Amino acid sequence: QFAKPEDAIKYRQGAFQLIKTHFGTLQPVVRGQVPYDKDAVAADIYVLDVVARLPWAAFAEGTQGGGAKDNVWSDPEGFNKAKQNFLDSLKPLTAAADEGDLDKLRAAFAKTGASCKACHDSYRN
Ligand code: ASC
Repeated sequence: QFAKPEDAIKYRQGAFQLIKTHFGTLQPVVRGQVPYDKDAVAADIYVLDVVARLPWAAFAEGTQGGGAKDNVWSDPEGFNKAKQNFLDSLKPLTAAADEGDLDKLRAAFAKTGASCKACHDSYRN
């Protein structure tokens, strides 16, 4: 899939940038800094749920580096669990967005954010 390790690193960093953008868009909404637009939020989370699937194949053996700690590769079970926690957190986020329930959205957003942070704390420099 990737000719060179640098290609994989660039790919996953680009994917995380997309995730950051589509997750970050929700922040002013859950903080009440912009009006809650149900359709816009649902559309954003739909994209988030897709781009969230992208980075993981770009962590193949031999692609160590970028911002990733070596334990991504030395602790694949833990890394996979952290990934899965993040992906699982998107289901209630999607459900809240589809329901149009801002309180549920706020709670689900916090859980997704916690899953981002937990993985970064353990696996990102
Ligand atoms: C973001 C972002 C992260 C997470 C994390 C949550 O918007 O870029 O890395 O949320 O800060 O604690």
